[in-house]
Amino acid sequence: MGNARFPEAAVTTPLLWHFPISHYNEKVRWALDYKRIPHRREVLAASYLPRAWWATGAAHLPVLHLQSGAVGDSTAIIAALEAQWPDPPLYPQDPDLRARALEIEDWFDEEIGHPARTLLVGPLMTESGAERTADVMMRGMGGGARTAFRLLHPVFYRFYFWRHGVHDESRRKAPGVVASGLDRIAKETGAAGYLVGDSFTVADLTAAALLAPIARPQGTIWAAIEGMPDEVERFLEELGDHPGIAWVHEIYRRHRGESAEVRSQTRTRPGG
Ligand SMILES: N[C@@H](CCC(=O)N[C@@H](CS)C(=O)NCC(=O)O)C(=O)O
Repeated sequence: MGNARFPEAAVTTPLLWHFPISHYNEKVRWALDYKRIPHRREVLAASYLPRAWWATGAAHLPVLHLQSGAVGDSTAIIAALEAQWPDPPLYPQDPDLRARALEIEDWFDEEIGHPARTLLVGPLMTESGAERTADVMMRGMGGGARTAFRLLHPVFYRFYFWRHGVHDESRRKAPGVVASGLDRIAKETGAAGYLVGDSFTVADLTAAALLAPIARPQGTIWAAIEGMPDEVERFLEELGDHPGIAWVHEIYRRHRGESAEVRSQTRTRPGG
């Protein structure tokens, strides 16, 4: 893995390929930051398709490059981090609690992450036009990526909808499914404020990261995104008082510390 700017770091420093706006990518950024693992980040635009596929056999981000090789899928990446950097832990020691934490991680990954994306990106891509869609989807990326996205929008959004199963039925169901994720949080949070046991685990990290585009916690990339299509803003407003939304904000406040990204000069903001 070469990087001309960090020749000596290239061998030992984990490298994350990511999309800034993506909540599955946020899940991994957060795990790296929480464990205080110095790492480099590279934002990928259209080249993610061949590069991620070549590195992992699946054309999705996030991808994390470790000395042992490239790992794709946020759950597998966190498992690899937990094995190599066990402290602070994201998996509970107790086997029953660990099994529960992993079940919750999987449930939010499979059941909630996709509808949360559908709920936001479906209306954005069909109603807001190419310029605005590029502005939101390409946040944190270069001007070139934004321009290319804008020009390709009429074709790209169909590809995106196909890739991510965004269609009439999934769009109709998405609000109810996302609300069920918030209901699960409200129901299963214990007295200490966590989903499993009395400390922060991968279950909390996953649920909060995948719902962050809905809850828009302060300091994150999603907090600055206002003026989504009316149906989205109406739904987010209706959810405003849901205890699950307050929980996401609180988990971010307690546990989303500073970035551990290694940069040449500047530091990234929390959640950034
Ligand atoms: N289960 C995967 C989901 C990753 C995922 O859906 N990544 C999206 C970004 S949110 C992606 O790479 N989309 C591009 C594509 O599929 O073409 C994980 O947990 O990492």
